[in-house]
Amino acid sequence: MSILIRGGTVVNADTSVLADVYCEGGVIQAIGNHLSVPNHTETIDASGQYVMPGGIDPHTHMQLPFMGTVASEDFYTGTAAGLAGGTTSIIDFVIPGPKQPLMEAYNEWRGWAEKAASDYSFHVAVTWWDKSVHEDMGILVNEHGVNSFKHFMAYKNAIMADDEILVNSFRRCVELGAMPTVHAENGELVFQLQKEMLAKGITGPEGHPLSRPPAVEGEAAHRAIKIAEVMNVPLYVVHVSCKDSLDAIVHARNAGQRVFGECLAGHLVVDESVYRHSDFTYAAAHVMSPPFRSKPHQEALWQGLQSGNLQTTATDHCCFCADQKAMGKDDFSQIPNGTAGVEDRMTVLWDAGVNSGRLTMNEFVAATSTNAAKIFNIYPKKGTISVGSDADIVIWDPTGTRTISAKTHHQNIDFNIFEGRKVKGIASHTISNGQLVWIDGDLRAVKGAGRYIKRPAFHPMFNAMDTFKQQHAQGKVKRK
Ligand code: URQ
Ligand code: ZN
Ligand code: ZN
Repeated sequence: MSILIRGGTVVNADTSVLADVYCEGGVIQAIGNHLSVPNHTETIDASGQYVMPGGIDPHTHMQLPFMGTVASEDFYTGTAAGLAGGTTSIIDFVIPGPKQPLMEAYNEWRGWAEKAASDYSFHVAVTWWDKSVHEDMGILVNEHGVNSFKHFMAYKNAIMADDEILVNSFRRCVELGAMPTVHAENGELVFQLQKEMLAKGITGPEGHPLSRPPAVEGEAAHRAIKIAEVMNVPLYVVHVSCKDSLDAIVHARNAGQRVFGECLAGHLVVDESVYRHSDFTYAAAHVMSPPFRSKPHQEALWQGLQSGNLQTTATDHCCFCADQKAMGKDDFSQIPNGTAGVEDRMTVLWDAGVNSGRLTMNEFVAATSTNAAKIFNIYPKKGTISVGSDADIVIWDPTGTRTISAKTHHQNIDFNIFEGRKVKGIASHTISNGQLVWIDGDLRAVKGAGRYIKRPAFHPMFNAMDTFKQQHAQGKVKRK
């Protein structure tokens, strides 16, 4: 299929230019004006609209087995919903159970993801440690294009990584040229605070944020950053939700440490009052970790994005319907943690970020696509409208409006944390791997059309830094 996008403004992270875009064979072939194209080419009139790199959501959990149930969104419905909102790639997570071989879990998830409608990749979680984990990490990097490993510092007695696991795994990441990432909450504090809340008779969803105050996140973020500093490895902190963890990142970045931060669309606009709603189903639908925070923390996250101290936006799309959330009816710590967002991330960030003047549209592109591509080493294949890049494109109508609702969304969940939000700025067309899959509300996602995307290791940067530090320590580096 060949497509000519005519009359739009091409918006990348660094430039905006009025130009046509020609795609053929799933690749962007030409960008310019008065392009000559084959007769059978499908033409899209993008006048008055922006032609941007398809969104990359670096944090989703399609059909995740978790807390005694399985997330209701699968790899097909979830990626299809993403396409409806302009997201054309996801990075999901392989999460081995305790003592489960990493390669076994990886192969399991690869099977589940074959039905994906858009391109996908995987972070792999390190939830335990022995020499087989060390070996499997090497196989995953060198043979399967995994260049990032996740560590849940929360979820004690389940998938929590203690310091021993963090240190061993971070060291292995340096050897392999892989990026360690963390869910930064102190799992022991959460565990103890949950018990305290329950002992006081606080069993409803209001107990969730009370058991995970910002300091619990700030401590873990600081600890992970310090371990990364000592191990001389970069670090990516997922779903930064509050000032406490953001401050730890800012301090490290100001000292020149290579630390990256991600924030979720939900944490930018939803606040913790939702947990005090009288209706259990409503409040429980918002139970995710870290929890939604008060407005000052939201403002801090926006400042983090504006200052460049937070580089990416994601959703942590992990869906549980009302009947699943009811598993914690009498004990909030049993409510499956997770909320949706893959369909709404970009429009929420545009409406609250660009329309408000907080972000330029170039910064919007950086935060929704380009930075994730760069950090996880798939740029410029993804994350840019450039000749030779994948034809993953969203045509953005800045005047288009819609009201977000579970009644109309494509996500396989009976709740939407952005319910009722009227937004201006929507995806009018989405092109995935050169195919038109979303056209003014008509979703043409194809089950299985998605491809597994390999992400190469980062060797040169890590090793050069390591060598420099060793030589410096041995006095071999001559001062000029
Ligand atoms: O912690 C995560 O990122 C997964 C288990 C999704 N759930 C959540 O509450 N964030
Ligand atoms: Zn998490
Ligand atoms: Zn997550």
